[in-house]
Amino acid sequence: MALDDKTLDALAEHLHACQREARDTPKITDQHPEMDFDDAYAIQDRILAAKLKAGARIAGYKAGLTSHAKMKQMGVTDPVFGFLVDEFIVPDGGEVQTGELIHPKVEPEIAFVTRTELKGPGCSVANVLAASDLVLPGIEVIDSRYRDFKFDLKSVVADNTSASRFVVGGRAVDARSVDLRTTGVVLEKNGQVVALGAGAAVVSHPAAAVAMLVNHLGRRGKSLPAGSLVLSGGITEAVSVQKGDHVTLRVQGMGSVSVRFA
Ligand code: OOG
Ligand code: MG
Repeated sequence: MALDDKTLDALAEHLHACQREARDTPKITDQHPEMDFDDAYAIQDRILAAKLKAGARIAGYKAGLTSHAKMKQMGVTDPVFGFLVDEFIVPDGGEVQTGELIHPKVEPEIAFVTRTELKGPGCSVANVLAASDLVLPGIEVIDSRYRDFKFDLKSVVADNTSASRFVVGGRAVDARSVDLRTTGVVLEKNGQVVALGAGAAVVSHPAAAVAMLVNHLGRRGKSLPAGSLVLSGGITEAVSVQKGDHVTLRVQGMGSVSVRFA
């Protein structure tokens, strides 16, 4: 750790306020170039603790920057991990209040629901599939608190990996009944196809992104509890949305999920 407790507290408070008030900020490593990854995850943990203290409930976990398309779009090289809380949930077909966000983008993802606890290190694709109940389509709405979505890996980790809203729905299927590598996804905005891809875009297999999350938690002395929802990461580049847009994700064999930006 390079930063002291007081600085970590202040940075967590700052990023949390930016999220709640929908205002952007320069990336925090501009002011704190010495910040390391332990600091970044410690800031993320403090934001979660503040939300839990205010009555929030954990709704799941996410892996991000798990596809080459996303890494290239954001100019970074490694995956990142974050948390989801109940205030981020949007029902299938529901509305996001666009005014509560800064500059939202949508991502097509495969969501996992686990049946048994998963622990790292050493967690593999096979372990994830054995422990998973269901997979289903998910649209993640990301909203970096950083000006113009410009950040480095440490800054985006501290900002809970841009998490802001998500919607899961469509038809959940047994995780072992499909080959998620060849599962096709089509993302539509206002009836037009804006991105498409297949599951293998995410670190060769979406379950591998979940395994990376579990191994990350293991390094920090934590596990992925049974019954967790996990967003495994955007399969394509993220697509900007505005008030009035309607977004639908169609996933092969799993129906569709949609969200409207009001
Ligand atoms: C970071 C979050 C990326 C994903 O699925 O790749 C992410 C960002 O691009 O702002 O959630
Ligand atoms: Mg995502």
